[in-house]
Amino acid sequence: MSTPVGVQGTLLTLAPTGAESAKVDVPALPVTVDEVVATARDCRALGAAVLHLHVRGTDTRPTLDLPRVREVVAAVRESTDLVVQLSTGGAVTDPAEARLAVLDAEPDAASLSLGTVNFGRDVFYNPWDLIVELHTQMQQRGIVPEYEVFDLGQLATLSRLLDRHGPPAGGHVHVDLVMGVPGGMPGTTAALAACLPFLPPGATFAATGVGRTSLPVMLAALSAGGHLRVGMEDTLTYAPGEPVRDNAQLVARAAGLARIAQRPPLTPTEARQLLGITRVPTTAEVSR
Ligand code: KMH
Ligand code: ZN
Repeated sequence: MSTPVGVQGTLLTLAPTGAESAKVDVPALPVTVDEVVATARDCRALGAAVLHLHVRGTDTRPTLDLPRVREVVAAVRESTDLVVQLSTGGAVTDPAEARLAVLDAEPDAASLSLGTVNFGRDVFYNPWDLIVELHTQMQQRGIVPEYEVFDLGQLATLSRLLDRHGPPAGGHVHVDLVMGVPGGMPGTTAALAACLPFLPPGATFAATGVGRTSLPVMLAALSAGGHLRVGMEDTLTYAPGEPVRDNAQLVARAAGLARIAQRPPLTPTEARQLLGITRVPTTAEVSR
């Protein structure tokens, strides 16, 4: 694992919404354009550099409707300089074509899940052909992937992908270990440590622990030189019996731990350098 020269610190990715929770059950979940923008701004101020974005429709439900996705991306770019990373995972019910079409919204980056996994009682489908199609379309469009890994074997898939289809847009490989999904690898220090030897040479990694595995995974990732993803997509409980107040609470905790680890949060500019994102932010974005 290596970090490009000059980039020292912790990349904090905010995953504020996801596709799994309902607004009616979690009123603090940001779903409207205004709520997403406000969350993005608050969390940027606290140390987030990347926004992992699942879009909701005006009915608050997950949507891949392209005009709506473009609207939210534009609003975030208007108000922050965060790296915009669209989810191509969507919801477990989303068809492959709609997940691919998200790339038409021209994000800086996009997630790319590396294998099919049980997802609670559902199945999150990521067959090889879809993985290759996402990888090659992102190469052609200059969209930088974040490889989402739910289980150890998916790192073998990543090696095979890179061997057969070449490096990603930007040239740098960045992996997010999504741990503690019921059906995937557990959110433990042992599981995280087991993944590390299988990362491609030169790759960086982040980790996120779903639910109650959030804190142990965060501490394990920091101790191993990794980066962090936090947010209400993954975690709705701040402490046993204590619901998360908002995304800012989670980002503040992660930023504090990163500082204690003496690897403070990276700015979005530093994140772009780390990830190999070459799209130039607009004047509006830089002046935020
Ligand atoms: N919502 C999950 C089924 C991603 O964003 O790329 C998939 C997911 C992964 O969240
Ligand atoms: Zn996601």
